[in-house]
Amino acid sequence: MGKNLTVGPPLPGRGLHVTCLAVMLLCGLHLTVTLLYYLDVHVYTGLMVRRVGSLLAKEGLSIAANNTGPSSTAAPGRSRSPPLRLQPCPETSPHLVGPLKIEFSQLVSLEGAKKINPLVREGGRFTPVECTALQKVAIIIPFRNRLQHLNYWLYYLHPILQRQQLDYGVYVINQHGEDTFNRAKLLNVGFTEALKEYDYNCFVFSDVDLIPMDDRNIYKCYSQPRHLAVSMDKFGFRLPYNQYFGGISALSREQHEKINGFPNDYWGWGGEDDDIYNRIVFKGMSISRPSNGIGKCRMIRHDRDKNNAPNPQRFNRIARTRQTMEHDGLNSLKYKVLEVKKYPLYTYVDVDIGGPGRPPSG
Ligand code: UDH
Ligand code: MN
Repeated sequence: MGKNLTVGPPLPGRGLHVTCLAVMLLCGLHLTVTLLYYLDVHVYTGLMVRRVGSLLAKEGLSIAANNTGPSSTAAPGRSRSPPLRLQPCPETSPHLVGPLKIEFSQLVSLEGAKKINPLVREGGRFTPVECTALQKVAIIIPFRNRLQHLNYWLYYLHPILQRQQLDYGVYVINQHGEDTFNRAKLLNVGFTEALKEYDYNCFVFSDVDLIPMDDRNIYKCYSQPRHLAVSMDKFGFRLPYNQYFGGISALSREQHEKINGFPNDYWGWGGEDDDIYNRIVFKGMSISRPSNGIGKCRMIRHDRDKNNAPNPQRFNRIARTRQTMEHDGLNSLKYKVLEVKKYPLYTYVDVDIGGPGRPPSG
């Protein structure tokens, strides 16, 4: 036996056996190395992806923190691809930076505003990629002949609104023609037209010339109608009077419908905001506000526009809100849309709302 073992098979067969063994060993080695390499690469890549992700996230936040002026471009969420199922956004956005430097010494162009807001979609739409926004907000701006103010508004507000993690759209409602201006009716038109495009559940109504000085003043809706422009520079950074509800306000769809929207019959400057305040109180609601510090706003300085003289009827009308609100509002709104145009940073709605004593065309 021993002899047989040591002698083994004849030479050619023995050679084959050794070759086979060597090939099998090599294959095994190759497999092991491949497996080890595969595992290593994946673990390493996973770690790297996570590490780069968190670094970019940190970077994004620090850009935002250092850049709160006109050049503030930081928009969150760009560095991460959306996970399959998005979590709801947190109650407080992690991207907020607090007080902002707002100034109007340098002119801004629409191009400039566009450049710093690459994530805003056509028509002024934005949806966060990192989480599901808690509210769908339509921002409604009453407008006529204030292009430079609109440029500032777009330039400053888009980065802020993105940091607030809102699913939002911007609607500029232009009063066509030369009739006396009617802010509240334009706001009703904005409410109605925005709802034709998307299932918005919150509406922020903002003058075109008002910029918040702190991004913790959130452009969203609360359990009570919200007043956002609580301390404006032009009023010495405080409320001009307790019932003041002008400038910027936010109402949920339900709140807006509960008060039959805004009055359509205030032509010229003043009074419509007090009428809206009355409507809210008469329907048993109250006003919610941010603190004086967080609610600071700047208004771009301007002269009175033509065809927007103070409305001499405003005091009489405010005294009668309880009666008029039932038949003057969303349920009596008549207008004719002449054009809806999608610009990169806003949706423009040109509308004929008629004039004092003149019904809209059509
Ligand atoms: N608006 C226009 N075009 C107009 C009139 C008004 O776009 O022709 C809109 C715009 O969004 C504006 C808002 O309506 O921000 C409110 O009008 P406003 O800014 O004229 O109201 P405010 O109370 O000014 O700020 C009143 C006149 C101030 C004259 C001050 C002179 N020193
Ligand atoms: Mn103004």
